[in-house]
Amino acid sequence: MIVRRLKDILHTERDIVTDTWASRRLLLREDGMGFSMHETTIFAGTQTHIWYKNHFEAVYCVEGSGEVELIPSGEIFRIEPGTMYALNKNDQHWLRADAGGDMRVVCSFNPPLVGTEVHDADGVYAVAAETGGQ
Ligand code: 9YT
Repeated sequence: MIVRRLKDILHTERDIVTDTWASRRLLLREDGMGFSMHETTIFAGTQTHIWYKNHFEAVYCVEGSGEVELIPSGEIFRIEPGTMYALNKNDQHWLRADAGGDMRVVCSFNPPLVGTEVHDADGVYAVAAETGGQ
């Protein structure tokens, strides 16, 4: 069994901080679960362009609020605690947190992230090479 606590991840290589979000990787490919699980904080008042062409991502909001705007349709979905959204069509989108406070979400990726991916100019994570794990 794997037991991992957020406080043990902070300030390690599993703690990824960017200008608009910070992602703490609770589970990665090397953990062998077939998906990765992250606790992610979207910083208040920011927007991030995201297009996971190579991954499915499900996101569950536990704190704060914001919105997802689909590209190119412009359809907007409000996000608040208790809301889950799943990018089941590799949907390109803007992710925004309201200015009033950070938004905290738990997200899961299939295939799992290995942990070293960075968003490219399109907001995409490349697929990691098949070197062990699942
Ligand atoms: C919700 C979302 O997609 N945020 C961007 C970061 C990503 N979830 C990650 O790597 O944890």
